[in-house]
Amino acid sequence: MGTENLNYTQTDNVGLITINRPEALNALNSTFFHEMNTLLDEIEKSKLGALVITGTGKAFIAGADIAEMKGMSPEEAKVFSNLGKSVFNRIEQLPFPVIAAINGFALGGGMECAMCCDIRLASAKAKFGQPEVNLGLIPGFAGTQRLTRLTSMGNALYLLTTADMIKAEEAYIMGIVQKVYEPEMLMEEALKMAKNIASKGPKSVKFVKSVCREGYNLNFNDACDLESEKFSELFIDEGKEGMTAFIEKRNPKW
Ligand code: CO8
Repeated sequence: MGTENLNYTQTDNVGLITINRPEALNALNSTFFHEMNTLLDEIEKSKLGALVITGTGKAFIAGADIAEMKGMSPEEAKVFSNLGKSVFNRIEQLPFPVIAAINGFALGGGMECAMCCDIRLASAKAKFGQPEVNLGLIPGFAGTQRLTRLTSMGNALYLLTTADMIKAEEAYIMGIVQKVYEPEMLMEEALKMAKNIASKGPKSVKFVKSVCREGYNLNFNDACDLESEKFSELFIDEGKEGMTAFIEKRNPKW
């Protein structure tokens, strides 16, 4: 499936979204967000086990579309900010893991997109940054909040106030990126990881994501209660099959 800004392919239960606007380094405009909303309507109905998001060309995403934003009134900027945030929240809330395969520049809104994914894998050539203050702006797609939670307050404020562009290796050290690969290996490794995740118990992967994400916003005891609730629910079917398969020395049938 393809639209103006997006390509979508699926192999078995692994989906791959490729952002495809290389002439503008995949900059995010309103059309992109509307297309992504439509694609997410389909993806939410599917039985995917994992999803990979990457970009075409030398950028993952070089930020929100500056040419489009330049003419916006404060009211229009708020609408655009809320549109982007709602799309990124939908990606974050998908009932299976989403891997960002960061092939190049991940700047501003591009880094915000990578941060709404569950796992970030980067090419050694990728560059990260929050350059909004160079433009007299701040992030508007929840970057201030996701970055402070993903790394430390110090690292977040360093990136947000200096607009420094950092290499993948540095993003790895800050805990923003989980793995760094040689550029030619990135997609192979990202799809391999997605396939591996998609081969696990679908309900347990869904629960582990939702308990981690929902529990993060609860106090410790409530989060542990949520974990126990979901843990016990797995004893109805999926966990029974997984444990029986182990004892019977066979592969589980999910
Ligand atoms: N928006 C629009 N067009 C872009 C963007 C962008 N973010 N980034 C690159 N482009 C375009 C360029 O204008 C250029 O177009 P053209 O060929 O027509 O001149 C084309 O892509 C190629 O770019 P360059 O020639 O600049 O490529 P270089 O390799 O020389 O440089 C860089 C690559 C360093 C990535 C450079 O393009 C750059 O600095 N881009 C802007 C990065 C940036 O500032 N991003 C943050 C944007 S602000 C943001 O994301 C805030 C999000 C929150 C929004 C809240 C809503 C209200």
